[in-house]
Amino acid sequence: MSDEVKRIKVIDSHTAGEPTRVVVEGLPEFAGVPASPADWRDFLRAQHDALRTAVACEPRGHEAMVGAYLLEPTQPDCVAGVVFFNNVGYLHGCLHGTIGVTVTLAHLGRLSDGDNKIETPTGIVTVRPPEDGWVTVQNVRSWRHAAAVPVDVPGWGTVQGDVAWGGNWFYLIEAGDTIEVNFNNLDQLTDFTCAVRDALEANGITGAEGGEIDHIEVFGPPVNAAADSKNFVLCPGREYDRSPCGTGTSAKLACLHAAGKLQPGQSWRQAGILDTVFEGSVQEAPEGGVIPTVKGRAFVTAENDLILHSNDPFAAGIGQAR
Ligand code: PYC
Repeated sequence: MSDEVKRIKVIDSHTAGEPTRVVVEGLPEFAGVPASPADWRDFLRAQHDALRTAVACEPRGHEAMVGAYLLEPTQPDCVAGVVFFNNVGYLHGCLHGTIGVTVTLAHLGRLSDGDNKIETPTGIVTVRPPEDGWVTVQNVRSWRHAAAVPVDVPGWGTVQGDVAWGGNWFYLIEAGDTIEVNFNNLDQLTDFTCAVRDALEANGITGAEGGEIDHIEVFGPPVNAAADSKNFVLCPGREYDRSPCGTGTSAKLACLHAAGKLQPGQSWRQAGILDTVFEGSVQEAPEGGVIPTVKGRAFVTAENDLILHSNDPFAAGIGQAR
């Protein structure tokens, strides 16, 4: 059987420990351009999902990998469009990924001084060129949807959390005595947050308009003296965010603001499970909720060609349809 070879050009980076793999060349043709990031996401999901699994899953990727398809923008004031994905599907938004995309665009010489806008399926985010790897992102509007929502979690008892949008739907829990937010406790944190996510689904608890809550965030006291709080964030699938999670930090900022605990312009330093920190602040949004700004640090780690042989049984990744 003849073997066809496809090359996908990627640039890898990590943001506060969490990987981002930006696909810069090798996307299929989209008939009927210009297409928005949401159109691209729907098209790729329906017709080219094997590209996502080839890029994000083993043997070329791994369970923590977050991918980003780099697109031509449709808005004249944007420098790029982007669609984020991981090993199990597509993400609405992703701020560690936006920071990764920003250092990648800087690496490619595709950013101008000052503000640069990037189109995403959730709206336009604004970034500034990296300074020593530090990137500031102004996110989409974020808000607390519901406060102190109880849910009965089998094996764990009743848990209370806020439901908030920060570019993804989050359920945010103060750990208290329930669980220790510590890197040595990853298995238990994963089991707990997966059980919470299942319980939310079983009880029909969602974000606005039935939005699935696919990220669970648990907060404990910081170890890093420069931080206000430390989190563990379960992402879609069973993998956790190595960074403090930018959309999760945005959701946290929205909840703090709604609770009267964070004033516009005041800073909040969110540590993640590796004790790396995102610094955030908010402006009030005219429609309600807040516009968060999140700052984090990223480094480019590799420039690669992924090679897909049509004869390779794992061309679309391990565990995927062959
Ligand atoms: O930083 O927003 C984020 C994020 C979402 C999923 C993984 N990271």
